[in-house]
Amino acid sequence: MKTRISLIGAPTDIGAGSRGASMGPEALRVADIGPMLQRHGLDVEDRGNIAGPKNPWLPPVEGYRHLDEVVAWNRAVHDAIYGELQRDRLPIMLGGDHCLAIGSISAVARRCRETGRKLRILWLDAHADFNTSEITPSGNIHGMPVACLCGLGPKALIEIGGQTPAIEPDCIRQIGIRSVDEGEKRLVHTKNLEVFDMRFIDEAGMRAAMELALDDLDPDTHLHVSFDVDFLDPEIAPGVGTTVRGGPTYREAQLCMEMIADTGMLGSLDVVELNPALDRQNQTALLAVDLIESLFGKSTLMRKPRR
Ligand code: Z70
Ligand code: MN
Ligand code: MN
Ligand code: MN
Repeated sequence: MKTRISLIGAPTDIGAGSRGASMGPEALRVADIGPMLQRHGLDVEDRGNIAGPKNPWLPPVEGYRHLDEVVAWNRAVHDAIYGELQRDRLPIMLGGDHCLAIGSISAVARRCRETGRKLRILWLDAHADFNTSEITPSGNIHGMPVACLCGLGPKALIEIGGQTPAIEPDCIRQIGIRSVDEGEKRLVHTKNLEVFDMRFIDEAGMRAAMELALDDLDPDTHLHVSFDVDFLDPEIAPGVGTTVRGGPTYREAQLCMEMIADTGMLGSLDVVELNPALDRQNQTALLAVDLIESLFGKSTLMRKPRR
């Protein structure tokens, strides 16, 4: 059956440390994300943008910046993504900052529980996003979504998907990580998160990292990709709020996307942290769209899945 895709914009920077990710959805549309997918024969509907509270740009309170607003945005994202999954569509959330993955992934996890499918999450990011209010250096909730999804976070955020925790740490594979705070590092080890950091990718290569990240997938697995654009090396992707040098190259990122495409199991996608205010001529949005094209199966030649 033809893959049916729904684009959902979530134009906010409510969880971020710099302003501008709110312009991400429009930059991805300007970079032709919808028409690109249509050219590959996919059925694409652009659902437009979700609405939510404005960014008051205030300092953190008890370890959280803008908690009430983050909750409101994530409830709206959860409902929109859940609705698309119920209609058997593949949702692509156009962020927005990465705090919104709390809403999208809690919706995906809820749907997987209801349909009896397994869930594997690929978290492509420079950051582990595993902070809590006690250990965060910034109070920015885009540094906390993985912890919240695993049940470590404020009640209103960990309950969004109807079950707490929304997910178990063992369904996550993190790829490209190269900036983790001190307390966050300890928590990553305590919870036994599986991390393919840049050191691993340097030594073993992207191919080995992805083979392991996609290892022993049950045939009935929903694969969710949470793509923080700061995963990419800032030399090729300057348009993000927090650049961290030493990320995957263009070729490494392409291989990563192609190996995910080869599984044929992609079920949902977040594209987050794109910040057009910091970009040059929309190059980072264009690059993200180029990589998403590979994620949806564009390849140079016809090839059989290698797995
Ligand atoms: C840091 C924090 C972060 C993105 C920055 C940074 C988190 N660990 N995430 N940019 N995308 O403040 O928690
Ligand atoms: Mn992130
Ligand atoms: Mn990041
Ligand atoms: Mn982050």
